[in-house]
Amino acid sequence: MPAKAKPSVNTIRKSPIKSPRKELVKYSVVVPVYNEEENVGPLSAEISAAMNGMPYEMIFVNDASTDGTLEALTALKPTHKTLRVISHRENSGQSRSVRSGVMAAAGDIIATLDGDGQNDPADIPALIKKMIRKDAPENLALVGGRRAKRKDTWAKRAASRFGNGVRKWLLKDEADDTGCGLKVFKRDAFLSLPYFDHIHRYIPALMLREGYVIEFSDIGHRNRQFGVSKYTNFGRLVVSISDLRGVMWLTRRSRRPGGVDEV
Ligand SMILES: Nc1nc2c(ncn2[C@@H]2O[C@H](COP(=O)(O)OP(=O)(O)O)[C@@H](O)[C@H]2O)c(=O)[nH]1
Ligand SMILES: [Mg+2]
Repeated sequence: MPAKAKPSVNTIRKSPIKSPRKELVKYSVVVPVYNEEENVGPLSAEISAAMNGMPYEMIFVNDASTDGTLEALTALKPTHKTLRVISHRENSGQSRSVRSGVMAAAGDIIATLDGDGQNDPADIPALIKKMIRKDAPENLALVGGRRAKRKDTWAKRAASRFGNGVRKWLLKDEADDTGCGLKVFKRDAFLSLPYFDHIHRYIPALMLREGYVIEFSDIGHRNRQFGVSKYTNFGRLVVSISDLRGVMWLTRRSRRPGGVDEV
């Protein structure tokens, strides 16, 4: 008999794992990582400290890194019982990595953040609290982070301010900072959005398109300690032009029923 094929990333399902407090997992922290071997150790420890006492899991998604990221993550598993590691066989980008993590997630609420340590995991609980507060709008599906004081180069901040301004003007997506990696959202809402590469910058616009309510909160931002940035300003600009046109088309072509009732 042929050896049983390994499950592919597309067949990894919501896991029934329990949190260390034996409650079912409610919150899944999803971290996309590409060549972040020195960052995964400190970051997983910070997530564990920030989420301590909550029914959570953390899912690191290794995007076919060419350094020792996967080995570093595997070595961390005995230390963190809440850690799951998912690995792409081929590099597919940040957005696809987040999507693989969300598809595998057991929690109904997802927190995602960059794998380079620039987002502070200590900010996650406040965003979750805002999402699940009693008087939250019924349709609230996204609480996005907004980097109050960015720790990036002057050129990156300038390009980002320009890009955010153009996008907000064209899409009217209420968002000042869609490039911020830290976001909390409802799993089902996210998976109902159309997927394309670099969708992570258009989540507010696409959530509004589906009729969801979105909110934002100021969060911290830190310098990258190890490794290098995976994006260039020019590369971002080139894909942004076609992505913006695509999202404008999607927005124009949407219709909403204003609520769906079963009678
Ligand atoms: N999974 C995956 N993550 C990526 C890729 N490119 C960037 N990232 C991740 O996306 C996050 C943000 O990237 P980063 O290089 O810090 O961008 P910057 O902060 O805008 O310079 C980090 O967690 C990266 O590891 C990629 O091709 N695949
Ligand atoms: Mg970064």
